[in-house]
Amino acid sequence: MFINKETFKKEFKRKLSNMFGTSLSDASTADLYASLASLIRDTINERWIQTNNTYLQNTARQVYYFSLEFLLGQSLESNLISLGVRDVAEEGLKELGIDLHTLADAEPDAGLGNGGLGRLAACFLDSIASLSLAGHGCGIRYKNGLFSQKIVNGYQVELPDNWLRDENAWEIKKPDKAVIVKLGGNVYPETMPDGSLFFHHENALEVRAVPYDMPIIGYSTNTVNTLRLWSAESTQDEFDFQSFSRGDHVNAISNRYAVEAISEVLYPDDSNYSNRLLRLKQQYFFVSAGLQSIVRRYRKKGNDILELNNHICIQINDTHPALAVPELMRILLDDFKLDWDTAWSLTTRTIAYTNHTIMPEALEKWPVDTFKELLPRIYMIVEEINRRFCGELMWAYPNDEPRVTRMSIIGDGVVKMAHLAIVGSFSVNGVAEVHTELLKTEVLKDFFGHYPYKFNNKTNGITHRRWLIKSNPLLTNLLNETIGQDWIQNPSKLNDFARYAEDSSVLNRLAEIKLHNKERLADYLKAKSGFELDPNSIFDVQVKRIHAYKRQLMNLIHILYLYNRIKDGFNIGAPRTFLMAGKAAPSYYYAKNVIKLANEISSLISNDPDCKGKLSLFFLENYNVGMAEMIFPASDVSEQISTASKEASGTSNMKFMMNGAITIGTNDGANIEIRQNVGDDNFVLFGLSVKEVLNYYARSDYNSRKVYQADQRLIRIIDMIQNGLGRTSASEFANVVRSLLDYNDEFFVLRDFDGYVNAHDKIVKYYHTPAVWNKMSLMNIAKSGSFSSDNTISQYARDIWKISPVDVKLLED
Ligand code: 26Q
Repeated sequence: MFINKETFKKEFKRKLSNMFGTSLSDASTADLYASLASLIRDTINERWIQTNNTYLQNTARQVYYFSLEFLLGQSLESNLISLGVRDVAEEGLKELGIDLHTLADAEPDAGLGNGGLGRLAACFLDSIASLSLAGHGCGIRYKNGLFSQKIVNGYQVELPDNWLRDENAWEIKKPDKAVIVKLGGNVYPETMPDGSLFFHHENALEVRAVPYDMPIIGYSTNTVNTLRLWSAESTQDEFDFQSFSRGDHVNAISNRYAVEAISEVLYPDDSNYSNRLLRLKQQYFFVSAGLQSIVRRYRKKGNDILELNNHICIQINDTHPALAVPELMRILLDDFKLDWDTAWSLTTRTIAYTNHTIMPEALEKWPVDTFKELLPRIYMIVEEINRRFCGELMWAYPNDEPRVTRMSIIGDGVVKMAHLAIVGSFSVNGVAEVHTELLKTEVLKDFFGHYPYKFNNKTNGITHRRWLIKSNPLLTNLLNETIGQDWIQNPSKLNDFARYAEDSSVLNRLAEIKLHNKERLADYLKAKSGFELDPNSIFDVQVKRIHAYKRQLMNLIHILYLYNRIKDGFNIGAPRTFLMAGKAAPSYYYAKNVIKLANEISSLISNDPDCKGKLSLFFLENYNVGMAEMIFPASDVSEQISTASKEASGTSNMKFMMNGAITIGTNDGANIEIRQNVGDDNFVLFGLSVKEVLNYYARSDYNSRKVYQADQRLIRIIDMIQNGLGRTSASEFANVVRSLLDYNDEFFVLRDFDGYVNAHDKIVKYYHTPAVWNKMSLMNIAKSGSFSSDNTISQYARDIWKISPVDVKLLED
């Protein structure tokens, strides 16, 4: 590997000429990007091989993180950082007249996830490798990631995200590691001479699952783990030549398309279950492929299948991979001929489940008929799991039949995936303290009563390498200068920064860095969308998927309130720039309506000279990981305003905090722990508590119309919305208005409005005293270390996976 600028430049030029036969002067950005990626791939590959060899010889337990989503974003710069060569490369390139960031931006943003859950999986892989733990990812290599969002006339329009159009510099296809996954067909048992049953699976569609491996590089360690993504291919040759010869040109290729459809596209639904057969196919496809390859490798190592749980642990990211339970049973029963009890004991000691939601509409329930037809053998196994489980329940609660019915895995014509996941795993965890408590006392109360020892909390985290070191280099430098570099390996050391809370020169530097980052964002948005942002205004930001419970609508109502204050001749205290971004699920009408509303308000304000220099709102198109990296360092205020009890954790709240933004937030999800960490003085709290929300639901005594009628501000604002803001048709936002007034405002937007206005007043007050504001900002940074995913992963490793670091030695060492 290059050790200094000079060797870097030499090796880089050699790569370029080897790969493309060009010199610097003729090379395109794409050529330069590919050369740099390939150059570091040489080092990565060496470490990757050594890591795999180490794991092969080592008997320590290996973890597999099964997830339908890995929202990776771009990899080039973060890989350079992990290898410790970013600065050398950046300076070397500069001397060659090349800007590293231009090259890094030639890489597509790998959007293989919807939002929080997918990005969490990516942060976790980064932390697992950086802590030298043996843990890998398993998912799907979607040809199209999450749709790309265009705003046309204020409406969201979805375009495909064909991120693999050009070569993916990080993946390696492993055709020799392909496995077959069977879908559909019929299954019938045959009694063998020894009395055992053999299950014939006939007429199944055989899909070839081909793995593509991506290296996951640990920071400052030799560990390079693997993210294995599966692609669906037809087992038939290029196309069905016989059909073709008969003149049936369509059928000749239709089988191929039907199979390839499985890994064609990521489903864009977030926190909302949609009953789509193809989604179930995706789930079984990657779970079966992943387990087959894990078991095959395990056997190759010469291990005894009866020891499986001592060597392998599978963490399932929500219920999406819950078919791992019956699929592992199938492999153990049918392929290894184990008896039921042995197979069940191994399965339930191998699988652990993380729950990410308490929203009832997000819980996966597959119709029995669909399930049975697509997965006949798996269905038989689920039925048997359920038969035994219900037997156990009847024995435990002989006088409580309703409880048995409630807890059953199969009921009302559907298979309940959360029940399957809980019964089939040894650990069930929530993702923030309050979320785990709600699981135990409300949503999964029956299960907690039955299996109290399975339940535990693992508060989410974010990788400080991407969300601070990569995205905020100036803050990184300031930290290094003040508290040294220990925090990089040990993020809890960020705490030392609190010592500078009264140091005016550090506080001033912090303010300068924020301003610089705001200018950087303003320049970017100016070039990209023509937006004019004033870096001297408060940047108040809400970026996340658009969802009723996240209450983007409340934010917009407040912006209209400020607009009205200006129109009435009042001073709104400080100039404000509101930024909002996020995608709506394509079939989620309400959320799309909120986007249109945001864009109409944005135009209303920008066309009003009275608002100039005082108030603006911009809806940023196509929010993704790359844009997020630019936004967090430039934010003053972090909007975390979900209805209490609804946001399982949230993770953008942590990214804002780590970059020194002040949270205006409800007591929900991880906001609660953020507030506990930074203290009341450094967090602006408002809104109903979880308890109050639950009480309203229990007593059914909330009346949104009453709140509305008692508040002139709301009457005026909702009237404006109802009239299309005088800009668009009067019925445009009828849906939004109905949700508030006719459907009794399910998420308490009107109820929390007054508290929200007051909270914003506080924000303005603090902002006016820079010494106060900068100190609050500093304390947020100082207390963010416990939200590093390194911390979270250490807890998973200690409490659930029971693994410790594995030292990887390089050959020349
Ligand atoms: C399920 C079935 C069919 C189609 C789609 C889905 C589906 C897809 C994605 C259901 C849910 C999701 C994503 C959920 C999600 O991102 N949840 C978020 O997880 C974060 C990480 O734990 C939390 O911080 C957030 O609070 C939670 O909303």
